[in-house]
Amino acid sequence: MRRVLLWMILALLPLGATAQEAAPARATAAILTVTDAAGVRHRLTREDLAALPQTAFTTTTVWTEGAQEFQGVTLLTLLDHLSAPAGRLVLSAANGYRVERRMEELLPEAALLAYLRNGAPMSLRDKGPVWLIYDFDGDPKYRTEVIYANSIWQLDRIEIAE
Ligand SMILES: Nc1nc2c(c(=O)[nH]1)N[C@H]1C(S)=C(S)[C@@H](COP(=O)(O)O)O[C@H]1N2
Ligand SMILES: [Mo]
Repeated sequence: MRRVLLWMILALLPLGATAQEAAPARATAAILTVTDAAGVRHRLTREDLAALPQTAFTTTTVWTEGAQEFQGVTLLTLLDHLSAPAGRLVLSAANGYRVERRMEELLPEAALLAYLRNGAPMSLRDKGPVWLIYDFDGDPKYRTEVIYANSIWQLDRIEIAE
């Protein structure tokens, strides 16, 4: 009986791994969950983000080689779309990294929730699916420790408090 169970688990293992790797590419899978101040959870897919006004820029970063094009939605655009007034935000990444910030500290009009890098989705290994990123080359004011610390890769959750 036990042996049968073991074989069943072993048989399922490769499937499980395949499914996990395929998940980020599925258009219907939520890549970012935003919980608003009322506790309502908004699960956003790549398609949801693509339907909003887009922002793109090309910049170098201290974490990548050469100029990179990032495309996505600014934090301001997203919060406006959700009609979610924000005082404080807790932003969490898949690797456990977590930042709590007052809205102004994030520069919401400049903070890009990028879901495409050089035109392609970013895998978890490639700092995706969402990377909160700034146009570092566009303005030296973004090249500060606070903004670097705001530049959360593998971002998957935002919790809003008024
Ligand atoms: N997901 C995730 N994003 C992150 C971090 C992290 O550990 N995980 N570190 C942050 C901090 S504190 C800084 S200063 C910058 C730079 O981190 P690095 O010096 O490790 O490259 O990335 C930020 N984004
Ligand atoms: Mo940091």
